[in-house]
Amino acid sequence: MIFNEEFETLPREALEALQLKRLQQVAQRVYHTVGFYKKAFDEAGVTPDDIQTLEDIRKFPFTTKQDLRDNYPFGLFSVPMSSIVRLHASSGTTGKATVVGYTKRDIDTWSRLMARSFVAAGLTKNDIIHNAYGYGLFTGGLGAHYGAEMLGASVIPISGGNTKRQIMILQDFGPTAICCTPSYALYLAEQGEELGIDMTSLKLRVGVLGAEPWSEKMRREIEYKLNITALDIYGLSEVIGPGVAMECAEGRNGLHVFEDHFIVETIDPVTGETVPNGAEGELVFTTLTKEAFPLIRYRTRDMSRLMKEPCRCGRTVARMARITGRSDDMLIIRGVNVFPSQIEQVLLDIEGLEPHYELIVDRDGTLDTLEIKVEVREAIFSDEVRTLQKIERRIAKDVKDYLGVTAAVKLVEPKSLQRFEEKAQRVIDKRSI
Ligand code: DLL
Repeated sequence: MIFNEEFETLPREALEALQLKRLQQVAQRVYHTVGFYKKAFDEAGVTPDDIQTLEDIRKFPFTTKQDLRDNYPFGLFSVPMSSIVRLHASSGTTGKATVVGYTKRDIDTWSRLMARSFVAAGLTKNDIIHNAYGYGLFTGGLGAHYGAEMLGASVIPISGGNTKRQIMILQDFGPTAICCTPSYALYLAEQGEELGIDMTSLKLRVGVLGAEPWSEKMRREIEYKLNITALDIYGLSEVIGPGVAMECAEGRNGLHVFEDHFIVETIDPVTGETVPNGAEGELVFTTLTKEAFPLIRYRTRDMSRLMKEPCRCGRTVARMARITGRSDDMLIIRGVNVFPSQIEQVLLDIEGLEPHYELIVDRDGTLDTLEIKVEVREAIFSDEVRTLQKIERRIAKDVKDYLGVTAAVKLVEPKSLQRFEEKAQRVIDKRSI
């Protein structure tokens, strides 16, 4: 099923013509209404009239998170405050939050994008959606909420936290879909089990999970433990919130980027050059239809690759592969570049481990050290010490073989590592503390 058949299945040529027209309009608008863009374009020696083809976008400067911070809080808005009906902010682990604004029409656009996403997940107005994304400045809660209402589904605005109550509502209200982070989905499953509840017999059938990186292995684990189809949703506050891209239930191979509203590029994070088609790079987004807070070539720091072939679901818009990490999340351990997601991949390939781990990076004199703490299944934990040591050695060997770094591995008791209600924080880098 497709929510907006006309725009989601446009022949590529028509889609690109629409993108070009919209790009020309937004470039004109930001040039004339946002001082930051006027200055940036002038410095780069470009004007909106230089956009004759879609490729011309590459002549334009990038916008970065730092630019957003420098213009904190409202400096990049392109409409007067009287036209803004909503503000959100992304917390960010360093520095000031970045603030984003929406006009009435932006909220409508966003709701439609979220409704598209739900329909791509196979949901209809007959579904009951348990929305456990946090409500507040975070875009997850209200974004999913408005989308669910736009679709006509029944939404349970449970927000994050109070897991026991969440489980009671899952049992009593019988929602058919759940929205939350993948780590919270696992946590719910685990807490339910602990309370002696068969979490596979709930009415839930679909999970619309995102806001943090996760892996195929983790997907399988969630699907098994909750007996649902788990689908990946991507977005970021700066670009609009959740609903920038969504995996479809039919394809389950990459997330459809809603290209009638966004232009997506992939660049080399070091040189800024466009990478060849299909190669991994940092995602860069330009918004085509947003009024309050348009963005030109925003560097997300998220690493992925694009697939332009049509999907079996009928959508013609490009797909992005599951995010593999953030270019600024990359750990450099004794000169070796490692993404936490790569370590996760190694861990989840080993039988007996739980998808809960912590990476502790520290410095011993001048040498970087990496410690991996990972939970093991109950049966293994109570097995002989020798068995545990064998697994620890296997992990250390695989991490060394695949990623080239030496790690101290410690297996820990099930449920002993911290759990997260929103985004998981699995890396503790003591070098920067
Ligand atoms: O996390 C928006 C969102 C809410 C997306 C609910 C999906 C579901 P921010 O708080 O601004 O917005 O964080 C954006 O989260 O740049 C990625 O690094 C990461 N992220 C979001 N979705 C995914 C995903 C929301 N599906 C940042 N896979 C982004 C991997 C994701 N990382």
